[in-house]
Amino acid sequence: LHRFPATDWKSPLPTTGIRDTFPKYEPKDPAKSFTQICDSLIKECTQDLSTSHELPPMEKKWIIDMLEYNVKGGKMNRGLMVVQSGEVIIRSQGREPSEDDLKKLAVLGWCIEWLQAWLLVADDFMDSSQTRRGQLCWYKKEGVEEIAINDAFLIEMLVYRVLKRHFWTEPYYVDLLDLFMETTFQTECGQLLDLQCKNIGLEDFTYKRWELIVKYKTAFYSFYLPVALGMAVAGIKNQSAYDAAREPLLVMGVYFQAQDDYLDAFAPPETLGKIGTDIQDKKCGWLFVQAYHDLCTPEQKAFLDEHYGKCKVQTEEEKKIKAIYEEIGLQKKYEDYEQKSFQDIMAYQSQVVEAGLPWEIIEIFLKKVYKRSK
Ligand code: GPP
Ligand code: MG
Ligand code: MG
Ligand code: MG
Repeated sequence: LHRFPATDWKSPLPTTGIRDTFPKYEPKDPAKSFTQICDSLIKECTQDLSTSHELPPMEKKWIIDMLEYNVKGGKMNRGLMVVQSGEVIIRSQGREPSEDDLKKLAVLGWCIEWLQAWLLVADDFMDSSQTRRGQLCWYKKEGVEEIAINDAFLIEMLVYRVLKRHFWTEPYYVDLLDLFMETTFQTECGQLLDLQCKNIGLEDFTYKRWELIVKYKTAFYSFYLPVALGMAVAGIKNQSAYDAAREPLLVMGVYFQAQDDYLDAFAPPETLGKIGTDIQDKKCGWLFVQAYHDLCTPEQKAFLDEHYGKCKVQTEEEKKIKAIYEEIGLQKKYEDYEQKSFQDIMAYQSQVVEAGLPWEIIEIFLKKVYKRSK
């Protein structure tokens, strides 16, 4: 078996029994049992830090509290998607997922949730957001501030430590590393496209640019990655199956971000858990792109030119921009778009089935994502 020069000098990794003390994942009560597995992971990856990394009690406690604050409290959609897609694929192979299969899937589910956690810690700083998941953004907490940047990096690396501890003996370990690294890079490219909007003119906020931004900043990590991880655990090796799944999942991810943009303006912050910032931040969001290029009168456009990205959050100007969005019938246009993208995804059915995958792995998420309110 492979040895790791950076880590094995402290404690060689165990080969078996790694999840034996973890609570069972119960498909009948996914939210609860999934959350308990997160508790086990937090314990596991922090318990040795005082010896292995000589961390004094204060810093060790910081990491535990920081994880508790940032990795929990979300909808856990992406994490649960890993388990569900793995279950569905394993069953389609004619066997029941074992108890340990489910635990492996849940561990990988938490790896995406932790990836999402550090992305959000960083994103909230970059977007100057105030709240997230119904609480103050991490970087806004007294005594945290710029430490949030290092905390984001710490969570990122804890994901790789979890992957190594739980999967280093699996034949698909390198595939997991490649998936996490490449997906992170894709997301960072998307975030760059998103952030660069502050340096370009509103006339360049086209639908095409919007689509490129959201495909990269959201769709890969939120939709392709969970299903690809489920496929890896189920032992799927042929590239064509991954390719076939990716296409409809990216369409779903793009639609998901259109929803995120729509809810940013129109969902009540109490339900959404966050206060929208897209107007103050001059984001190339779905609503703006439709309004500015297609639907606004010259007067409305002039108002956007004057105030978009310049007004502060929850001011009269911001309210007026949302009022314009309503006046021009964006609600209807959004519903039409929703309908259309739903149909676009359904058109992938034969391609997915021909690649040897059960259509259910797309369909279950399609049903969950469409018509969400938070
Ligand atoms: C969501 O955009 C995109 C991300 C969370 C990816 C962040 C990428 C990094 C490399 C940090 P968003 O800003 O619209 O999300 P939200 O509305 O939840 O703030
Ligand atoms: Mg944001
Ligand atoms: Mg952002
Ligand atoms: Mg948003």
